[in-house]
Parts: sequence; C-alpha cells; structure tokens
Amino acid sequence: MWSLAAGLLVLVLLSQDAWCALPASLATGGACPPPFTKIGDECFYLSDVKKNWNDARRRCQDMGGDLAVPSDVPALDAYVFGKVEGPGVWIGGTDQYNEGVWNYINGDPIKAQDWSKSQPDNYGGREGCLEIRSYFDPPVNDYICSVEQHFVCEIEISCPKPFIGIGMECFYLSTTALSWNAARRQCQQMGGDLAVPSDVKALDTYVFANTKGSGVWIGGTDQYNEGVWNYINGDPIKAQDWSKSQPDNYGGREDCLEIRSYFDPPVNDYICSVEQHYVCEIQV
Ligand SMILES: [Ca+2]
Ligand SMILES: [Ca+2]
Ligand SMILES: [Ca+2]
Ligand SMILES: [Ca+2]
Repeated sequence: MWSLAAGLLVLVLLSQDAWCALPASLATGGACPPPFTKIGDECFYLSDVKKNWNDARRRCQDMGGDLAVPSDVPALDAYVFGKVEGPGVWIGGTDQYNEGVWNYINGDPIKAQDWSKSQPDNYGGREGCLEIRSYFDPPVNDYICSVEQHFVCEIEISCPKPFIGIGMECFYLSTTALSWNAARRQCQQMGGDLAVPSDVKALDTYVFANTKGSGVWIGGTDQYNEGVWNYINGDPIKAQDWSKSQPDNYGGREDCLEIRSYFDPPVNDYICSVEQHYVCEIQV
C-alpha cells in the first residue's frame, strides 16, 4: 500500500512539476530530431502526403509535435515552396471553433504583416483553417479546412527539470564544485552524464552567464588513455572548439575536459582533481 501511494505521489509530482515542458531555444545551434529540419531556430517537417487540416494536425501530434507555429513565416514559406508546388500548405491556426478569432494553435498571435492582402476573408463563409499559399505574398491565408494538401509539423523538445534546453539538448549547470570524476558520478545519479555539447559556443555562452567560475567540467577525459581525446560518448572533439595550443597536458597532469571562461575557443584539458562547477546532460 505504501509503495502504491508513493508511486502515485511521484506521478503527481512528475506531472505537475518535474516534467513540465520547457521549449528549447534553438537560437544558437543544435540539430532537430529526424525527420524534422531546422529552419531558423525551429524544427519543422513538411509532409509528403496531403491531408485535410484536422487530419494533418492529428498526424503532427502522432509525431510528437503539432502543426507549425512559425516565428519566421517568410523563412518557412521559402523552405516549403522550394520543396512542394503547393498551392496551399497547412500550418497551425484555425478559427473553426470561434469564427473570426485568429491565433496560432498555441495561442500566439498571427503577425499582421504575415497575412496576405485582405486576408483572412472567410471566403464563401467557409474558410476556417490557416495555410501559407505559394502565390500570396505575404503568404498567410485562411482556407477551407476540408481541402487535402501538404502540411508542416513542428516539434519542440522538453527537458526534465532541472535541465534546460540549449539547442536540441538538455543541460544542467551545477551549483556546487566537484572534481571531474565526482562530477561525472553526480551527473549519472541524475540520470545523465557529463555534457557532450554539439554546440560548444552556445553552451559556453549559457554557462558563463550563469556561473562565476573560470573553468567548468564537461564530458571528456584522457585519464585512461593519455593523449587520446574524445567525448565520453565517443564523439570527436571538434578541432575548432579547442582553445589555442590545447590540449597541452600542462605539467603532465591535465586529463579532464573543461570549458574556460577566458579561453576562446573555450575547450581545454585541465587537472581532474580540481573542484569546479560542471555541466550534466540528459538524453530525451
Ligand atoms: Ca473563418
Ligand atoms: Ca482566405
Ligand atoms: Ca592528459
Ligand atoms: Ca590545458
């Protein structure tokens, strides 16, 4: 009985708090999960099939996303109509439940400058769904929901607290200082590991805006194989991320990977036993 109650409590806590969705900022880099493509700082998928607006929305939701809410309509328009002829492609807006009230499906307003001239016009009294139209400029138009046409889905990643999204990755910057090995154990206890950032510069910007330390551990070491540097998941460390003349194994005793606030690029090998802040990453 106790375990059932505890389990329910955990479920309640998780659903209320720990797993609340944090939209990731893609502004500084990161990849989108396939088959989504990064456009600007968002992840979109242009369908290869045609569906009416409601079925299109369900298809996007089945993929873990929803119909697109583009922050940059002209950029999405350029992408879409480089791939399909159109003429119309569904995106995420509708007034079918509240005639004449237009917003994106997430509640965001539709920018006045994105609407095509004299749209939305609810033409024929039966246009309830949002599309971009190839020969309209600006391209946003209200159109007949039942028409089957291509559509654009969008996905956002969510990071479990206390992780935050940078690009398509979820990181946690520690509030305490530990040696590299202790830091790694701590990250693993949180369900992750030390960070393997796909965009070191983006992580660097975030980290040194949020900590005063000069060095911060990330996930790489040559302590088991001197001079052989990779991230702990086996990924190579990009040459352009290493600070000038690093790794230098200074004093013959630098075996752990850090980013350093006053190095640019920031990646450096440093003394594993030094206690400093660290960045964990969790896979989602
Ligand atoms: Ca309408
Ligand atoms: Ca219209
Ligand atoms: Ca070394
Ligand atoms: Ca060094």
